[in-house]
Amino acid sequence: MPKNKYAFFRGEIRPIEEAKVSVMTSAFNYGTGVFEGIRAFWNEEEKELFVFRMPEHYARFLRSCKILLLDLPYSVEDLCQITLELLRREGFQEDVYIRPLAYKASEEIGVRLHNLESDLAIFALPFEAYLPPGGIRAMVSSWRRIEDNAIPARAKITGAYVNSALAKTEAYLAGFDEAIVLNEDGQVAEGSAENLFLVRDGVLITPPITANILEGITRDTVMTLARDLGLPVVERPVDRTELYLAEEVFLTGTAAGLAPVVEIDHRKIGTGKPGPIFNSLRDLYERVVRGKEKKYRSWCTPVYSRPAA
Ligand code: PY5
Repeated sequence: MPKNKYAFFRGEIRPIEEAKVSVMTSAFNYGTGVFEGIRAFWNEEEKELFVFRMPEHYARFLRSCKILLLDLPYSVEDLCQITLELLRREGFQEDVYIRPLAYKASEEIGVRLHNLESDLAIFALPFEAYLPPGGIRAMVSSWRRIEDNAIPARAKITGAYVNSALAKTEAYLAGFDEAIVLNEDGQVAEGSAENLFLVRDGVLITPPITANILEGITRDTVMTLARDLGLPVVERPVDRTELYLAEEVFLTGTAAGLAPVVEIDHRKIGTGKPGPIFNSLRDLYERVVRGKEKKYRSWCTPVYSRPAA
Protein backbone atom coordinates (compact mmCIF):
# COMPACT_ATOMS: atom_id res chain seq x y z
CA MET A 1 0.00 0.00 0.00
CA PRO A 2 1.45 3.38 -0.96
CA LYS A 3 1.58 5.82 1.94
CA ASN A 4 0.20 8.61 -0.22
CA LYS A 5 -3.38 8.74 -1.38
CA TYR A 6 -3.50 11.52 -3.97
CA ALA A 7 -1.77 13.12 -6.92
CA PHE A 8 -2.38 16.29 -8.87
CA PHE A 9 -2.90 14.88 -12.36
CA ARG A 10 -4.59 16.25 -15.52
CA GLY A 11 -5.65 19.44 -13.83
CA GLU A 12 -6.96 18.20 -10.50
CA ILE A 13 -6.23 16.31 -7.31
CA ARG A 14 -7.27 12.69 -7.81
CA PRO A 15 -6.76 9.32 -6.11
CA ILE A 16 -3.17 8.18 -6.75
CA GLU A 17 -4.50 5.05 -8.58
CA GLU A 18 -5.93 7.31 -11.29
CA ALA A 19 -2.65 9.10 -11.94
CA LYS A 20 -1.40 6.87 -14.77
CA VAL A 21 0.08 7.63 -18.18
CA SER A 22 0.02 5.57 -21.40
CA VAL A 23 3.08 3.69 -22.70
CA MET A 24 2.66 5.90 -25.79
CA THR A 25 3.39 9.07 -23.79
CA SER A 26 6.12 11.08 -25.48
CA ALA A 27 8.05 11.75 -22.26
CA PHE A 28 8.05 8.06 -21.36
CA ASN A 29 9.58 7.25 -24.73
CA TYR A 30 12.16 10.04 -24.92
CA GLY A 31 12.78 11.40 -21.42
CA THR A 32 11.27 14.77 -22.33
CA GLY A 33 10.08 15.80 -18.92
CA VAL A 34 11.43 17.96 -16.10
CA PHE A 35 10.99 17.51 -12.38
CA GLU A 36 11.62 18.99 -8.97
CA GLY A 37 12.40 17.55 -5.59
CA ILE A 38 10.99 19.58 -2.72
CA ARG A 39 10.86 18.68 0.94
CA ALA A 40 8.48 19.54 3.71
CA PHE A 41 9.60 19.10 7.32
CA TRP A 42 7.42 18.28 10.31
CA ASN A 43 7.81 20.54 13.37
CA GLU A 44 6.53 18.56 16.36
CA GLU A 45 6.36 21.50 18.82
CA GLU A 46 4.24 23.60 16.47
CA LYS A 47 2.42 20.58 14.99
CA GLU A 48 3.09 22.14 11.62
CA LEU A 49 4.49 20.96 8.30
CA PHE A 50 6.83 23.48 6.60
CA VAL A 51 7.62 23.35 2.88
CA PHE A 52 11.22 24.46 2.38
CA ARG A 53 11.95 27.18 -0.21
CA MET A 54 8.92 26.19 -2.26
CA PRO A 55 8.78 29.32 -4.49
CA GLU A 56 12.49 28.91 -5.33
CA HIS A 57 11.89 25.28 -6.32
CA TYR A 58 8.94 26.20 -8.54
CA ALA A 59 10.87 29.08 -10.10
CA ARG A 60 13.59 26.57 -11.05
CA PHE A 61 10.87 24.18 -12.27
CA LEU A 62 9.55 26.85 -14.66
CA ARG A 63 13.12 27.58 -15.83
CA SER A 64 13.55 23.86 -16.59
CA CYS A 65 10.21 24.01 -18.47
CA LYS A 66 11.45 26.96 -20.51
CA ILE A 67 14.53 25.05 -21.64
CA LEU A 68 12.41 22.05 -22.76
CA LEU A 69 9.65 24.22 -24.29
CA LEU A 70 7.10 22.84 -21.82
CA ASP A 71 4.16 25.21 -21.58
CA LEU A 72 2.24 25.03 -18.32
CA PRO A 73 -0.69 27.33 -17.58
CA TYR A 74 0.57 27.81 -13.99
CA SER A 75 2.58 30.50 -12.23
CA VAL A 76 4.92 29.89 -9.29
CA GLU A 77 2.10 31.02 -6.98
CA ASP A 78 -0.39 28.61 -8.65
CA LEU A 79 2.05 25.71 -8.24
CA CYS A 80 2.58 26.57 -4.56
CA GLN A 81 -1.18 26.68 -3.96
CA ILE A 82 -1.75 23.33 -5.69
CA THR A 83 1.04 21.79 -3.59
CA LEU A 84 -0.37 23.14 -0.32
CA GLU A 85 -3.81 21.82 -1.24
CA LEU A 86 -2.38 18.39 -2.05
CA LEU A 87 -0.46 18.26 1.25
CA ARG A 88 -3.56 19.29 3.22
CA ARG A 89 -5.59 16.55 1.55
CA GLU A 90 -2.90 14.01 2.48
CA GLY A 91 -2.72 15.33 6.04
CA PHE A 92 0.89 14.26 6.57
CA GLN A 93 2.38 14.69 10.05
CA GLU A 94 5.93 13.67 9.17
CA ASP A 95 8.74 14.71 6.82
CA VAL A 96 7.69 14.39 3.18
CA TYR A 97 9.18 14.61 -0.28
CA ILE A 98 7.25 16.38 -3.02
CA ARG A 99 7.78 15.48 -6.65
CA PRO A 100 6.40 17.80 -9.36
CA LEU A 101 6.79 16.64 -12.97
CA ALA A 102 6.11 18.51 -16.20
CA TYR A 103 6.22 16.37 -19.30
CA LYS A 104 5.43 16.03 -22.97
CA ALA A 105 2.11 14.25 -22.66
CA SER A 106 1.11 13.65 -26.31
CA GLU A 107 0.74 10.03 -27.34
CA GLU A 108 2.42 9.91 -30.73
CA ILE A 109 5.66 8.90 -32.44
CA GLY A 110 8.21 11.62 -33.19
CA VAL A 111 11.19 12.95 -31.25
CA ARG A 112 10.77 16.67 -30.79
CA LEU A 113 9.81 19.36 -28.32
CA HIS A 114 7.44 21.42 -30.48
CA ASN A 115 3.73 20.83 -31.17
CA LEU A 116 3.19 18.46 -28.26
CA GLU A 117 0.89 18.78 -25.26
CA SER A 118 2.52 19.59 -21.92
CA ASP A 119 1.09 18.34 -18.65
CA LEU A 120 1.77 18.58 -14.93
CA ALA A 121 1.73 15.93 -12.21
CA ILE A 122 2.57 16.37 -8.51
CA PHE A 123 2.71 13.75 -5.80
CA ALA A 124 4.11 13.73 -2.29
CA LEU A 125 5.12 10.87 -0.03
CA PRO A 126 6.72 10.29 3.37
CA PHE A 127 10.43 10.80 3.14
CA GLU A 128 13.00 8.07 3.64
CA ALA A 129 16.76 8.63 4.03
CA TYR A 130 18.43 9.00 0.64
CA LEU A 131 22.04 8.35 1.66
CA PRO A 132 23.36 6.21 4.50
CA PRO A 133 23.71 8.19 7.73
CA GLY A 134 27.15 8.69 9.25
CA GLY A 135 29.79 9.19 6.59
CA ILE A 136 29.78 8.51 2.86
CA ARG A 137 32.41 6.56 0.97
CA ALA A 138 32.55 7.93 -2.57
CA MET A 139 34.38 7.19 -5.79
CA VAL A 140 35.13 9.43 -8.73
CA SER A 141 32.97 8.03 -11.50
CA SER A 142 34.28 6.81 -14.84
CA TRP A 143 31.18 8.47 -16.32
CA ARG A 144 31.45 12.17 -17.21
CA ARG A 145 28.82 14.79 -16.47
CA ILE A 146 26.59 15.70 -19.41
CA GLU A 147 27.57 18.95 -21.12
CA ASP A 148 25.35 22.01 -21.33
CA ASN A 149 25.41 21.71 -25.12
CA ALA A 150 24.34 18.05 -24.99
CA ILE A 151 21.72 17.88 -22.23
CA PRO A 152 21.76 20.92 -19.92
CA ALA A 153 22.43 19.86 -16.33
CA ARG A 154 20.95 23.08 -14.96
CA ALA A 155 17.52 21.91 -16.07
CA LYS A 156 16.20 18.95 -14.08
CA ILE A 157 15.43 16.90 -17.19
CA THR A 158 14.11 13.38 -16.55
CA GLY A 159 16.11 11.83 -19.41
CA ALA A 160 19.33 13.43 -18.15
CA TYR A 161 19.11 11.31 -15.02
CA VAL A 162 20.37 8.34 -17.02
CA ASN A 163 23.76 10.02 -16.49
CA SER A 164 23.20 10.09 -12.71
CA ALA A 165 21.90 6.51 -12.67
CA LEU A 166 24.94 5.19 -14.57
CA ALA A 167 27.29 6.89 -12.11
CA LYS A 168 25.32 5.91 -9.01
CA THR A 169 25.05 2.25 -9.93
CA GLU A 170 28.69 2.00 -10.97
CA ALA A 171 29.60 3.32 -7.49
CA TYR A 172 27.13 1.03 -5.73
CA LEU A 173 28.31 -2.10 -7.57
CA ALA A 174 31.92 -1.19 -6.73
CA GLY A 175 31.01 -1.05 -3.03
CA PHE A 176 30.74 2.72 -2.57
CA ASP A 177 27.82 4.82 -1.33
CA GLU A 178 27.94 7.57 -3.91
CA ALA A 179 29.61 8.78 -7.13
CA ILE A 180 31.38 12.08 -7.71
CA VAL A 181 31.18 13.03 -11.36
CA LEU A 182 33.77 15.08 -13.29
CA ASN A 183 32.82 17.20 -16.28
CA GLU A 184 34.41 16.91 -19.73
CA ASP A 185 37.11 19.39 -18.64
CA GLY A 186 38.15 16.84 -16.01
CA GLN A 187 37.07 19.04 -13.15
CA VAL A 188 34.67 18.22 -10.35
CA ALA A 189 30.99 18.77 -11.19
CA GLU A 190 28.87 17.20 -8.43
CA GLY A 191 27.52 14.00 -6.90
CA SER A 192 25.00 11.84 -8.77
CA ALA A 193 22.11 13.82 -7.25
CA GLU A 194 23.84 16.32 -4.96
CA ASN A 195 26.07 19.36 -5.19
CA LEU A 196 29.54 19.18 -3.67
CA PHE A 197 31.45 21.35 -1.21
CA LEU A 198 34.99 21.04 0.09
CA VAL A 199 36.95 22.89 2.74
CA ARG A 200 40.57 23.88 2.14
CA ASP A 201 42.46 26.08 4.61
CA GLY A 202 39.15 26.91 6.26
CA VAL A 203 37.60 28.19 3.00
CA LEU A 204 34.34 26.64 1.79
CA ILE A 205 34.69 25.92 -1.94
CA THR A 206 32.10 24.70 -4.46
CA PRO A 207 32.23 24.35 -8.27
CA PRO A 208 30.68 27.27 -10.20
CA ILE A 209 27.29 27.07 -11.92
CA THR A 210 29.10 26.84 -15.28
CA ALA A 211 30.67 23.47 -14.30
CA ASN A 212 27.65 21.49 -15.65
CA ILE A 213 25.99 21.24 -12.27
CA LEU A 214 22.41 21.60 -11.19
CA GLU A 215 22.01 25.05 -9.64
CA GLY A 216 21.07 23.51 -6.32
CA ILE A 217 18.79 25.19 -3.84
CA THR A 218 20.45 23.42 -0.91
CA ARG A 219 23.77 24.64 -2.36
CA ASP A 220 22.42 28.19 -2.24
CA THR A 221 21.08 27.61 1.29
CA VAL A 222 24.47 26.34 2.48
CA MET A 223 26.34 29.27 0.92
CA THR A 224 23.92 31.71 2.57
CA LEU A 225 24.18 30.03 6.00
CA ALA A 226 27.98 29.81 5.73
CA ARG A 227 28.34 33.51 4.89
CA ASP A 228 25.98 34.40 7.74
CA LEU A 229 28.23 32.33 10.04
CA GLY A 230 31.19 34.40 8.82
CA LEU A 231 32.81 31.61 6.78
CA PRO A 232 34.58 32.52 3.52
CA VAL A 233 32.79 30.92 0.53
CA VAL A 234 34.29 30.64 -2.96
CA GLU A 235 32.77 29.32 -6.19
CA ARG A 236 35.60 28.14 -8.43
CA PRO A 237 36.69 25.17 -10.58
CA VAL A 238 37.85 22.22 -8.45
CA ASP A 239 40.45 19.62 -9.46
CA ARG A 240 39.97 15.94 -8.65
CA THR A 241 43.03 15.72 -6.39
CA GLU A 242 41.85 18.70 -4.34
CA LEU A 243 39.16 16.33 -3.09
CA TYR A 244 41.79 14.00 -1.65
CA LEU A 245 43.59 16.87 0.12
CA ALA A 246 40.54 18.69 1.47
CA GLU A 247 39.97 19.03 5.21
CA GLU A 248 36.29 18.30 4.65
CA VAL A 249 34.03 17.27 1.76
CA PHE A 250 30.24 17.13 1.86
CA LEU A 251 27.28 16.77 -0.47
CA THR A 252 24.09 18.83 -0.48
CA GLY A 253 20.68 18.19 -1.96
CA THR A 254 16.99 18.21 -1.17
CA ALA A 255 16.83 14.43 -0.82
CA ALA A 256 20.32 14.00 0.67
CA GLY A 257 20.27 17.03 2.97
CA LEU A 258 23.85 17.75 4.09
CA ALA A 259 25.87 14.55 3.92
CA PRO A 260 29.54 14.23 4.96
CA VAL A 261 31.99 12.39 2.67
CA VAL A 262 34.63 10.62 4.74
CA GLU A 263 36.47 8.72 2.02
CA ILE A 264 37.06 9.26 -1.72
CA ASP A 265 38.85 6.77 -3.99
CA HIS A 266 40.18 4.97 -0.87
CA ARG A 267 41.70 8.18 0.56
CA LYS A 268 40.49 9.27 3.96
CA ILE A 269 39.12 12.83 3.91
CA GLY A 270 40.53 14.95 6.74
CA THR A 271 40.31 12.92 9.95
CA GLY A 272 37.93 10.41 8.34
CA LYS A 273 35.06 11.82 10.40
CA PRO A 274 32.52 14.59 9.67
CA GLY A 275 34.41 17.88 10.13
CA PRO A 276 33.61 20.91 12.32
CA ILE A 277 32.46 23.17 9.47
CA PHE A 278 30.15 20.46 8.19
CA ASN A 279 28.78 19.81 11.69
CA SER A 280 27.98 23.45 12.36
CA LEU A 281 26.34 23.92 8.96
CA ARG A 282 24.28 20.76 9.29
CA ASP A 283 23.09 21.62 12.79
CA LEU A 284 21.96 25.02 11.60
CA TYR A 285 20.36 23.57 8.43
CA GLU A 286 18.35 21.05 10.46
CA ARG A 287 16.91 23.88 12.57
CA VAL A 288 16.32 26.20 9.62
CA VAL A 289 14.28 23.69 7.56
CA ARG A 290 11.90 23.06 10.48
CA GLY A 291 11.22 26.76 10.93
CA LYS A 292 13.20 26.91 14.19
CA GLU A 293 15.43 29.82 13.17
CA LYS A 294 13.53 33.09 13.05
CA LYS A 295 15.97 34.71 10.65
CA TYR A 296 15.22 32.13 7.94
CA ARG A 297 11.56 31.55 8.73
CA SER A 298 10.53 33.15 5.40
CA TRP A 299 12.02 30.08 3.66
CA CYS A 300 9.42 27.88 5.36
CA THR A 301 5.81 27.81 4.13
CA PRO A 302 3.39 26.39 6.73
CA VAL A 303 0.91 23.91 5.28
CA TYR A 304 -1.86 23.79 7.89
CA SER A 305 -2.00 27.20 9.54
CA ARG A 306 -2.84 28.94 6.26
CA PRO A 307 -6.47 29.35 5.28
CA ALA A 308 -7.40 26.69 2.71
CA ALA A 309 -7.53 28.03 -0.85
N1 PY5 B 1 22.67 17.93 -8.44
C1 PY5 B 1 21.83 17.04 -8.98
C2 PY5 B 1 22.25 16.32 -10.22
C3 PY5 B 1 20.58 16.81 -8.39
O1 PY5 B 1 19.75 15.92 -8.95
C4 PY5 B 1 20.23 17.48 -7.21
C5 PY5 B 1 18.91 17.23 -6.55
C6 PY5 B 1 21.14 18.41 -6.67
C7 PY5 B 1 22.35 18.61 -7.32
C8 PY5 B 1 20.82 19.22 -5.45
O2 PY5 B 1 19.85 20.18 -5.77
P1 PY5 B 1 18.82 20.75 -4.69
O3 PY5 B 1 19.66 21.19 -3.55
O4 PY5 B 1 18.16 21.88 -5.36
O5 PY5 B 1 17.92 19.65 -4.33
N2 PY5 B 1 18.40 15.95 -6.70
C9 PY5 B 1 17.03 15.66 -6.43
C10 PY5 B 1 16.68 15.87 -4.96
O6 PY5 B 1 15.50 16.01 -4.68
C11 PY5 B 1 16.70 14.27 -6.90
C12 PY5 B 1 17.17 13.16 -6.05
C13 PY5 B 1 16.65 11.81 -6.45
O7 PY5 B 1 17.56 15.93 -4.10
